[in-house]
Amino acid sequence: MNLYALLESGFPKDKSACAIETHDGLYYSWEDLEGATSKMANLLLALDLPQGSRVAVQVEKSPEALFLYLATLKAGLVYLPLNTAYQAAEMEYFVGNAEPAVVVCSPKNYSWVSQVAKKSGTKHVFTLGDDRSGTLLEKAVPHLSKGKTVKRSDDDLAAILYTSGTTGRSKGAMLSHANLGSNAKVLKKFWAWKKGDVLLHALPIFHVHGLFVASHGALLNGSKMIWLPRLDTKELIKHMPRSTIMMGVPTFYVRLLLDSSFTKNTVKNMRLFISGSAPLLTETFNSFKERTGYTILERYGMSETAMLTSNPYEGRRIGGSVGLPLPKTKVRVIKENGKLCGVNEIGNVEVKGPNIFQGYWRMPEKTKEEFTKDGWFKTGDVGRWGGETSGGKVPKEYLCIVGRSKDLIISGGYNVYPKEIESFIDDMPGVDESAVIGIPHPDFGEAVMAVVVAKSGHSLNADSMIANLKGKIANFKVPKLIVIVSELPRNAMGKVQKNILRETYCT
Ligand code: MLC
Ligand code: AMP
Repeated sequence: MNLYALLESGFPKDKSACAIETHDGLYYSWEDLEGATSKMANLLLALDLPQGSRVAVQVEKSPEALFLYLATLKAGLVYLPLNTAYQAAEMEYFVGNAEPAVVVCSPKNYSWVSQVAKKSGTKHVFTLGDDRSGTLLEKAVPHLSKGKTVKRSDDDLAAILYTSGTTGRSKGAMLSHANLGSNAKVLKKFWAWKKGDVLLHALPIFHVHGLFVASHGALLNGSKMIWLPRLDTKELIKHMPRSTIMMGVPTFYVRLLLDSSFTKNTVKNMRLFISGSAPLLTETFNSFKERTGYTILERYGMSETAMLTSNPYEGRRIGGSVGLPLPKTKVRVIKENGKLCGVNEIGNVEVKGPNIFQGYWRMPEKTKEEFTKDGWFKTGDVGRWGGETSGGKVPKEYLCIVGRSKDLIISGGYNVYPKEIESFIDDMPGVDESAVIGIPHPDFGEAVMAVVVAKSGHSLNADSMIANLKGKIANFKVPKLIVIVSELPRNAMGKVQKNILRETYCT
């Protein structure tokens, strides 16, 4: 079934009801949402693209950007969202690798993105601004505001999400209509979406969390969304009294707690706060409960799998645990020797289920490596069943994520792959070598830090290196701190000992 048809089955009968209310006071009815989606879908269909064609999108968040996603599904094409922070070199890689038939970018980026698109053979480049400007909407105007949803089977691709995966360069995780649809249905029930729910939506819509988990939930439930372009604590506090659900990365909760105007009164209408994408500190979990009386529900997932586990809606939510495997999803924790871990034993987390992706785009070998022979996906996360957190004893059916076997930093919910940053730093003049690690950060959970060695006879300046990197890579990947050292610690095999760097800089 086409995922759009599934989502549409949840839209309310009263099409004049509000589907999206924006921060600047605009109201979009369900009729507006359906009409704009159909117009854009009809525009895409008129391009007469072969099945499986990719629509790559790097635009600022707006209701129209969401309609473009829905239109791509409705037209049976494959949606490929890209972080707005990506710079030219990163875009060149994604567009070159995915070879999209259509690229949609912000009007302000048209000159360089259209060059990138042309280079990889993309024929159709449109623009879409966050103020209803751009050629996409202009070209969609003459098209009908009605139309059939293109039939798609369960295994057909709905979206490709680029992720650093467990190792190596960014890979496109291919998600089918059924992968996303099954997860949306499970979450609707598990989190007890209700009539009258209003979602406070302040996440970006180019990743699983904001695009799928949050938006799908509201759409499938026919619920209104209060649509904020980005996290702004004051705006959250302003709109929360009229909302019932909010989803955020841990930074959302850290920042809310820093604001003294965030009180019990702010949350009086809320029924559910959900956190995910990165570990929520038990300290934040406890302080939030103390301040508001609400227990944050933490869940765990990935681009390759959508949501895997969740603390319960009814029942005990435990700080420091990501909860129970979701219905239909199987989770196991495995020792290095392949045997199942017992309670409180640490091992690798592997998963199975209808939500698990179809593989990495054009990387069959890599895909094969990331699955076991009996079909379990290796998440690259390290966990245990039960045990103890600072919140107390954890029942044996609850999963705790205790670390990662993959060399990954998660900063404010965004993934950063150290090797990618090291290669940019190593290419800078005067740099001999570098090592990138994650260090604790009070706002982002983890932050990127680089330890750099200069070539002999050269001197390096950390500030100018940071300024230089800002023009080359997405800002969230730029190290918040660069330290220049005379040499990196190495083991007997000559491998850089990042554990020693972490011990040195993480205190
Ligand atoms: C912004 N900056 C970041 C950053 N976001 N640096 C590190 N990590 C981040 N996440 C940069 C800015 O460019 C700026 O740099 C400086 O840090 C301060 O920025 P800010 O104004 O404080 O940031 P803000 O715009 O408020 O954004 C912070 C944030 C945002 C946490 C709200 O990053 C965000 O929305 N994160 C959510 C990511 C997300 O949706 N992840 C889900 C992935 S899906 P300068 O140099 O200009 O000062 C997934 C699966 C799952 O993981 O389970 O959900
Ligand atoms: P991404 O590749 O961007 O989809 O990020 C997925 C990764 O985010 C997972 O493999 C985990 O490492 C991490 N993650 C997501 N949710 C949680 C959580 N609640 N606690 C700890 N880590 C999480």
